Amino acid sequence: MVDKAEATEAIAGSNIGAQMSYEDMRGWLIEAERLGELRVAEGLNWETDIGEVAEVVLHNENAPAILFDNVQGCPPGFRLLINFFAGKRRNMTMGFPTDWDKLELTDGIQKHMKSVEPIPHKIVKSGPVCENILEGDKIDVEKFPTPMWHEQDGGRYIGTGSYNITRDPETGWINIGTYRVMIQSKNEVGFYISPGKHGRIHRDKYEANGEAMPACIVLGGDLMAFLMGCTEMPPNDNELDILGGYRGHAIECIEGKHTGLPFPANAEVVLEGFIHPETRKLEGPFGEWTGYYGSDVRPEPVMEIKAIYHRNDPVILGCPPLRPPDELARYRAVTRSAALKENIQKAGIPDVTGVWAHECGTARMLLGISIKQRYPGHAMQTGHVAAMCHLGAYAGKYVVVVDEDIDVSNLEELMWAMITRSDPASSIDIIHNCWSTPLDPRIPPEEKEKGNLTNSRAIIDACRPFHWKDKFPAVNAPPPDVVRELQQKWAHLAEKP
Ligand SMILES: Cc1cc2nc3c(=O)[nH]c(=O)nc-3n(C[C@H](O)[C@H](O)[C@H](O)COP(=O)(O)O)c2cc1C
Ligand SMILES: [Mn+2]
Repeated sequence: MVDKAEATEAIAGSNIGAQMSYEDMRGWLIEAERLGELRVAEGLNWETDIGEVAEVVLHNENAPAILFDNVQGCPPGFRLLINFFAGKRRNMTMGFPTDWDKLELTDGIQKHMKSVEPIPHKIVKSGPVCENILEGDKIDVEKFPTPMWHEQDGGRYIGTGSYNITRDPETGWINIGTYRVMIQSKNEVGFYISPGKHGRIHRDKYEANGEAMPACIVLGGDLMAFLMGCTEMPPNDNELDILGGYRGHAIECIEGKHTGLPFPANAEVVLEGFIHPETRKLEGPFGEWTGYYGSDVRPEPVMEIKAIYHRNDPVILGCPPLRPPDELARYRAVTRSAALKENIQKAGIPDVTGVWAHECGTARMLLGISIKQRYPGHAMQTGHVAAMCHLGAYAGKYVVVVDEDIDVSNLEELMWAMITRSDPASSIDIIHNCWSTPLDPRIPPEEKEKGNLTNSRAIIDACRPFHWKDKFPAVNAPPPDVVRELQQKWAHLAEKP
């Protein structure tokens, strides 16, 4: 770790990049403990206790990470971690100084990612994940600590802080993506992939050929690998290789015995198997990131598990979506805001000063962008690009574009700018027929049944109108740096006597 002033200076100048202090889940636990932010909870049940604790803890940014051990009915030492992304461990996880705020962290990540070139993963013969390999009758996914996360879930979701590894049957492209995983039986899991996601594109191709799709599911391991798995990266990129670039060295991978798919040698638990095109079982409902039981129970493909690889005393990562804002919204806001800013700038938009994918919309449904307006139409162009680029396209709703004096990460400030600088009749563009998801609670049931999973977007131009911006009434508050000075100067009068 570097000190803040030094790091800020270096980031402003060239690029210090991420300084990772851990390689895998075990190393991460040591770091979290060192920060005084890890608690162990023993002897709870998976039926209700763990879900209840998650509901209390995951909404609280100051709560510790919790490691559940000796979960009732599970082998001792088989553990489950929740709330990794909070406190000082938030920045530690991504390799940045622990005292940076979320905007500094997001900026650091965007700058670091600019310098990242994928480093191809490296195949090794063995590694910690091979300490136990279960096949045949020994396969029993139910012995891992898997809670009922929400009361009305249709089953136990073992895969929330997980990622799925698949291969494109035509090009060989290997992708990792986080898609929720439900236990169906001792040797079967179901997973749900929204149309358009990379794993879904792969699966659709196998299905069209009538072939079984090989897949591996990683449950716990390097926390940064999980964050890569749930961030939209360009198609044809292998997120494990981008992770290698992020970490500055190739990720060592084992080749699965049955599928030949690579998975990290330092993973905690890996399920390997095949998704057969003809087998479907009921999956869902699941309490989702929108804050609703989004898609109902439906027949979804099932993976037949051929092997389970796991370390001794494995640690699964749990990241259940709760009604936002929650932990999921916290890390999505950081990683997605960084990537969204990069997407918008790459599309050629000049003078983008701030981007925030808001926690209350789980970093999808409300995007705030600030710009220094340079020409007529600049604001709408920014809004449309934000709504339709890879990062913004899926499951969005509202994009608000504001001037550079607004801190877009501050919800009240963003809303103040929106309601005072936009005119409802003339400042809002609507885009129809956009990429959405069955999880969208506002798509009518009859449209979902017809398979119409599209929705609309509102682009709100809340900038001072370009052609008369100089006549816009002046703001009756000092600029932020002056406010900070005044706060110091008059601090003694602002406190209770
Ligand atoms: C905890 C969590 C659970 C997720 N579950 C799903 C899911 O069940 N299905 C899905 O399509 N996307 C899900 N996502 C979103 C995808 O992981 C995300 O869009 C990712 O970029 C997909 O990878 P891909 O772009 O390589 O397809 C989830 C994200 C998180 C953080
Ligand atoms: Mn991908």
